[in-house]
Amino acid sequence: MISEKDVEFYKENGYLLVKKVFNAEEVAEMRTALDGILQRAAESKYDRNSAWNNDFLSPEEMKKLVLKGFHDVHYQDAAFTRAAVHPNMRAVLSKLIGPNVQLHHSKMLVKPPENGAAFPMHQDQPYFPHVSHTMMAGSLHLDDADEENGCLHVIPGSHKNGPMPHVGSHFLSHKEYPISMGTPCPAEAGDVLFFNYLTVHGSNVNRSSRTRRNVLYQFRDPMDLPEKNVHVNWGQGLMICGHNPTYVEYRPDMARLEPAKA
Ligand SMILES: O=C(O)CCC(=O)C(=O)O
Repeated sequence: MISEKDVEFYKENGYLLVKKVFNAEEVAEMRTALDGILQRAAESKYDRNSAWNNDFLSPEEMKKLVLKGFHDVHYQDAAFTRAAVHPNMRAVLSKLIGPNVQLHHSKMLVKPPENGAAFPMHQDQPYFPHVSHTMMAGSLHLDDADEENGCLHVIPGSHKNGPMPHVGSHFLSHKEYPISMGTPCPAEAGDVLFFNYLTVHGSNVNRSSRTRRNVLYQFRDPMDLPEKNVHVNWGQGLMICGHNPTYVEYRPDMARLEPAKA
């Protein structure tokens, strides 16, 4: 699925867009699954707007923005378990992280038309710091994404800075790191953008008339242990490729998982 040149590109730039990881039928199945999650959330007490708060837009504009973001999608619909272990995903992950690859967590990020919320530039590392920084996102596109509907932007090579000081709730200063500083990564439905958790990234507001639906997985080498027992999720540690040499010594403290609140 990817060449040695692609692996070199990832090492140098901290990201890699892989085209056509999923075919149209698989994308259609995941869209249906995702719509089901949204529908069930809307009918439950757990529905919410997950738009990130930040001061880069006026409070009035912020209030209008919506992001439907829910974690643990592979615990909500088997389509997302199949996607995580899809042969094409495994072919890429075993080259970028491999030979052993473990799932850390999954989530969905739906930016509705006209008012889909932005993600100011940030690294993911502060949320779940690990020792060797093998952690990488695979952001699976369920819609064509471009600058109009809020595609991802990355700063090539920024992973080489190591962990950077973040302000407040884990953003970089938008004055120093505006979203426009990043390289836009337009993608088609079925493509996956892989990026290291140290790669500075973000995405703009969806101002178009089209939805932007992405499912984002985080993967790591199982030997790369967390610095803190934080961001523990259901299904954490599921093996995607190879084997787990740390199974006996290390398991996340699942007791930290909070039961769903009624
Ligand atoms: O999907 C996006 O636009 C950005 C997601 C993101 O930056 C994140 O979840 O850390």
